[in-house]
Amino acid sequence: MDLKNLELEAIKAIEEVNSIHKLNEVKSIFLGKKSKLQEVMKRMKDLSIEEKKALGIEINQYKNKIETLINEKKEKLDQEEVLKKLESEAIDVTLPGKKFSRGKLHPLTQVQQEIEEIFIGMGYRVAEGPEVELDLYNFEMLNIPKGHPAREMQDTFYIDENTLLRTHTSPVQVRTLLKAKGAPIKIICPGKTYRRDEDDSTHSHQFSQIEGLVVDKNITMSDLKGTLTFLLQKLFGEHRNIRLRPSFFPFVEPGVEVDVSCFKCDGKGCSLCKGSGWIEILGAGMVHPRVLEMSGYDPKIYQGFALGMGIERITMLKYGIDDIRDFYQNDIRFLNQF
Ligand code: 2NM
Repeated sequence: MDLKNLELEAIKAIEEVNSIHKLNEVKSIFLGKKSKLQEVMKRMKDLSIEEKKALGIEINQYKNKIETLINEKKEKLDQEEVLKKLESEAIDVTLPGKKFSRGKLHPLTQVQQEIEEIFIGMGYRVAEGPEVELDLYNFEMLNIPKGHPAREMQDTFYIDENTLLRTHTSPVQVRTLLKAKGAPIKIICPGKTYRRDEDDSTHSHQFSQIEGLVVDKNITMSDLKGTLTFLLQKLFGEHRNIRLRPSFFPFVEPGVEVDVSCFKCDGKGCSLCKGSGWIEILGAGMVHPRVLEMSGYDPKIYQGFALGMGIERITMLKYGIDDIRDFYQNDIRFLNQF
């Protein structure tokens, strides 16, 4: 075959090719070890020296030309590839972003932390303790001996005769008093508590409490009143009034129920306060001398006040929630509102 025709054929083949893979095939057909060029070179041996020289030059020109064309084509195909890739991988930065939602604290945790912050601001420390308690700390040391009628209102779940799920966080206060060995203390105890109740819109067998306890010399009822006023004004608004009504808890004497003036009608009387202008919010009192004595404090020298509140009740009042069970069902439509 004539070298000029081979060259035309090669040029045409290179032009028509449209992939790197095909281009490599073309290269091997026109330049490779088994290419058509080899057939031309075989003829060398039958030529004179002059002719060999001339053919040699022609072959080199052919090779250079075809190699150059192949390299140029390769570059062109590479560029096209990159452009295609850029086009297919292009990111439209004007499209709206993917939304991802941020979690938040459970409403009960929010209110618990809010109450904790108020007390921490007054110099209290936060104390915690076990939910599985000894009868000793949950009842006996709080002046509720076996057979006391108060045990019936605080029936709970028993592990064995001496071990139970705590009915309030007061046992943490007893533990803290015992550890303090007669030194003054100022603590709050938040946490889960249990009662053997039928669940309904206002009762739950598991609920949460925060109790506060101050024991020191010269602690009086007016310290308790001042603390309650500050707490309830922080929680429900600075114009709130408080009202104490006598009540009974075995571990305090005197004991009181604490009302706050209605934050919906400002005390005028409405559906929330049932026309009274007051809302019952927590229990409190002066720590019973026997409770102090049992934990190693001389009630003639030390006095104390204590208070206890249900976090669910406060949260329900603050946010107008009418069913306690909503807190425990993890329905995102409920939780997202807080
Ligand atoms: C309440 C109401 C009144 C209370 C008493 C004690 C302790 F440990 F000092 F005796 N802790 N909490 C208390 C007093 C709790 O909750 C309604």
